[in-house]
Amino acid sequence: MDRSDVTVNTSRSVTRPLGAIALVAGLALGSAAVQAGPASANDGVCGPGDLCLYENTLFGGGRWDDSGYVSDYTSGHKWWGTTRTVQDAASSAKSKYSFWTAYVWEHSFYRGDYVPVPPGGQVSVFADFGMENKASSNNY
Ligand SMILES: [Ca+2]
Ligand SMILES: [Ca+2]
Repeated sequence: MDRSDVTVNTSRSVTRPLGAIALVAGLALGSAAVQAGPASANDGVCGPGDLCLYENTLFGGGRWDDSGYVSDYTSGHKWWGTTRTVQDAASSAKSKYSFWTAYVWEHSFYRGDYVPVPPGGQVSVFADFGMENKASSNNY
């Protein structure tokens, strides 16, 4: 624990160049967290730190939330409280994450076209990015 505290303090005290290294470290941690407990991530509440997807434009229909990196929506991700898959069905999004832009990708493992969702922001019509009912993964 002391070692990780030192790492965080070091990266924060230096500006841009090491910021990229901190981002990579965060990506690795996020992936581990998703693998550890995906079942608890989607709780129907768009809470602090979450990326929240919606089945319809303007944040309507089914909703789904997750605070980590999700590499493939085909791996059991459903709209909260439903049996409908999130895969290729999202039409809008909000991000409650404070630090970096969230990216919602056309294909699994962060490939293809994408929708950028600004920190604390939202995208009400995925079709504006050519991404209506196409989303398959998300990261930061
Ligand atoms: Ca949709
Ligand atoms: Ca897709």
